Amino acid sequence: MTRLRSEDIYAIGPSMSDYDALLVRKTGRSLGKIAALAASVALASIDQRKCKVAVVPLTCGEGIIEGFSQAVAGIIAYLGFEVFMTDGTDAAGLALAVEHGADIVFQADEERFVAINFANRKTSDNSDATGRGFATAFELMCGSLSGRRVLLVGCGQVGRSAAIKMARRGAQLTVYDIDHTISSKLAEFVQRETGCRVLVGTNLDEVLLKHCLIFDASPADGFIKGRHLSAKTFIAAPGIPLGLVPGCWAQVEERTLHDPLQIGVATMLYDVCG
Ligand code: 2YC
Repeated sequence: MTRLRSEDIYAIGPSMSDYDALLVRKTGRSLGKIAALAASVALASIDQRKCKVAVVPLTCGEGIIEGFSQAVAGIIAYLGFEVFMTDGTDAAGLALAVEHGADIVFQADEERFVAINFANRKTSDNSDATGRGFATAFELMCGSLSGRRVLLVGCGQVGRSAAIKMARRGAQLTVYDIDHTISSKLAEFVQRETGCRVLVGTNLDEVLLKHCLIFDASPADGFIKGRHLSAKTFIAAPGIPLGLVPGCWAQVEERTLHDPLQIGVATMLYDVCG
């Protein structure tokens, strides 16, 4: 996943209800319902009193992203859970989280963004959760993926998680990565895990022209252009940047799912609470 910038996330907390209304309009379901579906948990089974959450900033690597912990806490608070951001960072922050009664900790370094539930020992990784969460929302937005041809661009951790979920929901997948070894390996992995046949694309422009359902799990920007779009185009684009050229946003906005953190964090939460 690309490292977020403060400008990507500062507005997340204050705009959660608007974002949720947008999700309901596009998918028919709220953020909480999508995350619960992606985590395969029943909302009624979650006792929020046993899911007190701490977000612990980490200074390692390139350091703290201004607003990152606040954005994560804002998403969790919006879903109705008690959440606090620790005053301390790193080891001190982790100790404070436990001392102040947190059952669950969210923390991210440069390599991984994880949620850990100390009570039930469940963990969730942001890349895996994001792939599942967006694949779930994508299926709701498209109506169904069964028998539908879906193009996955970007065969990293998010793409892998989304590919498994979509193949299991009946999608006829074509996978593309700029590194054809990676896309071939993902195709083999998905076929082994799901028994579903997966095609490997080698020409990005060609596969974009041939698909209406596009899952953009790539760190590239601006590769989905006007000529690739139609009134039947649906796009799921987790994370930053968005692969769609800016000038085309208005054309597919109503049929595009895109956020820097919300669906992934919500899915992580229900993964560890369920
Ligand atoms: O503020 C902090 O605690 C920083 N250590 C957070 C660093 C997050 C780096 N990762 C990312 O920006 C993206 C996230 C969407 C999750 C995965 N990569």
